[in-house]
Amino acid sequence: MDSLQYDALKKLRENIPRLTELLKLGDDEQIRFWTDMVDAKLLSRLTPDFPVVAAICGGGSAGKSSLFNALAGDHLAPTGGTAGLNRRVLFSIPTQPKGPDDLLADLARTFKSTPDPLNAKEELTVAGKPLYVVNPSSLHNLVVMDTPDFDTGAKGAYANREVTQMALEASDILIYIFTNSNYNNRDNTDFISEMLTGIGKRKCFLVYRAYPSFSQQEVYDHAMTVAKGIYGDLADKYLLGIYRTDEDNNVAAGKKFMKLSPIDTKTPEFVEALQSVDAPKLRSELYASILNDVYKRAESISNDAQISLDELSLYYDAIQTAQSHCVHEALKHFPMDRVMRRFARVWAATDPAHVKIMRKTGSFIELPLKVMLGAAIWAKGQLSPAKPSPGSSTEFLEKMDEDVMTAVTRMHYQAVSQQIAIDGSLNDPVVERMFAAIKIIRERKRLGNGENPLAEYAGDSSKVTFLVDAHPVVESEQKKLRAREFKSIVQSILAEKESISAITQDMEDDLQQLADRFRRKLGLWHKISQTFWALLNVLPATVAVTYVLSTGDPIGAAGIKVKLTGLFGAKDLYALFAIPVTTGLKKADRKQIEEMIGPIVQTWLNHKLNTVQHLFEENITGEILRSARSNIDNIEQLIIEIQQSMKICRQGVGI
Ligand SMILES: Nc1nc2c(ncn2[C@@H]2O[C@H](COP(=O)(O)OP(=O)(O)O)[C@@H](O)[C@H]2O)c(=O)[nH]1
Ligand SMILES: [Mg+2]
Repeated sequence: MDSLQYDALKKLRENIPRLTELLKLGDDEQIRFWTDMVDAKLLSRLTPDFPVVAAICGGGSAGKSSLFNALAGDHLAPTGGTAGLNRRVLFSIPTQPKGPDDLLADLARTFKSTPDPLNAKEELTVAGKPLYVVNPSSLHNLVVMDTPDFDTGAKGAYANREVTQMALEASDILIYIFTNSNYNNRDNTDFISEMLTGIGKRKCFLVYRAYPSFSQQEVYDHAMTVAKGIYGDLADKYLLGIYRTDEDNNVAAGKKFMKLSPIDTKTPEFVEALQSVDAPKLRSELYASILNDVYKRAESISNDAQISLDELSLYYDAIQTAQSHCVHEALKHFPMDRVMRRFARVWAATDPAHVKIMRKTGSFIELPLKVMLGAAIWAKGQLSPAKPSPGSSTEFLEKMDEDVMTAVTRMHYQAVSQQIAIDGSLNDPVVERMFAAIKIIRERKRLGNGENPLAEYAGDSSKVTFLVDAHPVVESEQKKLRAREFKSIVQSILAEKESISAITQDMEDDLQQLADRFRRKLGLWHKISQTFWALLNVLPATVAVTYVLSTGDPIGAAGIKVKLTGLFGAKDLYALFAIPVTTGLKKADRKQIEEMIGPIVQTWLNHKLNTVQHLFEENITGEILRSARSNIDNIEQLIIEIQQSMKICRQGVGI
């Protein structure tokens, strides 16, 4: 593992928990397991300059502590013939620790407690957390561990089994020491073998405390018995070297340190061999399977995250669609009076001078309109020229109040609910889009048609109602919204209703532009232009105009239906103008009137949809939308980063 891969792994370690946290994936235990594995087993150990860690293990009174002292060049660990004398692990570390995050913490991760300095030898004879001594002298960048006897106690209930496992887990290599009395003790080698199978096979030096009379062959044969006991047929692969240390009473007396010698001429001196251990290579072999496992889990977590992100995006789409529907519902009624009259004024103001003069004489408009609308309607129009009728205005405001209330109630319900219900028709592009998203999620989750938790079809073949689950990411914002009093939400929206009904300067500017556009097209529309002008003046006073959300209802042959399309991706709207078809308007004229009225209504709608949407977002949906949006952005970015890290990491282990 080079530093590029190490950094990629480190970044992966940061990003995976962030991802699951952002998405509230919920599987905390699985994530903790993953991060623990990366922290304890990989990150610290794979730092390029991390020392080689060797654990001295062996049965009771094999000479572990004596060997430890010999390597340290100091009588640090208590030695003696009493089985089970040492109860704790003792680390010899090469440098004084600099702080709590130092080497020590990383070394002792498997022990789940940072070692304390050893003050007196006797401390080792009582069970407890590991201890350490600093031994800068002899061995370069090497950590040695003295461990308790693992075979003390009754078979099957060894006292130090757990601590031995932790020590082995904390080590890169094993130094196994044995004597003539226990070299063929299967219980001991089985125990080590089992441990290593569980935590990953460490390579090992064998040290045989032998009688001086033993030949090299005998030493070798006994050692191979041990090696086969631990590694079976793989002994050669895992054996780093065999050394003998001959029984010496001076060692027992503490007058000399144990001395190790290689059993053949090819094998280097023990210290030399120890120092030449290629730690990075060893570790990449040792951790290959863990790395593999870690990457596999990371991949599965990031796959889950991708599905969850798709669900979040679907929810975001759904709540925006629901809002669009509600916003349209809030604007079911169109204030014909105000808007048409205002447009008529705008139009008149831009009349060329000669038309203005003609218009004053009245001759310009009378004829075509009378023909078109019939005398009765025409007369009614003349009675109240260009004056807003107070009745229709109040009626509009009342209707608007009602519409807004209904829409607010619905929007609020959708926003706080566990699921959003979307009504639509199958050929609606918005529905199509969401269905495509649902399909992808279903495939990723490998769900059959019957077990889709996201959407439900209802109704007949063309109309559908389907449900989209709220995503856990927005839960906290939903909670806040639920905590707010509904009455106060309604009140603060109704307090702004003036802004819904008013014709603002912005809208007036747009109407102005519309009038200019009409004029530029007048050549084309010449025939209709006069009729249109007449209509502008007469319509407000003569007919009530509302528009309805199209549900495919037959609006009837009673009037002109103007289709308004493409608003916020919602269903089409139809403005219905109650101009009786019976007035004998020619089909072509109707079409042109539709084409002129449409944009005026649309101008009003565009502004008001914006206004209402703004009010809804300010008072109901804003935080939910914002939270969904920003999370989607962050999560997308994180997933990209994770995939990049994974690619680099995988190159490192060749998978
Ligand atoms: N005669 C002799 N005794 C030794 C030698 N090495 C260790 N011992 C003794 O064997 C006993 C157990 O040694 P120790 O290092 O404490 O073993 P541990 O239990 O594996 O740590 C002690 O009494 C040591 O003095 C040696 O080379 N020769
Ligand atoms: Mg000991």
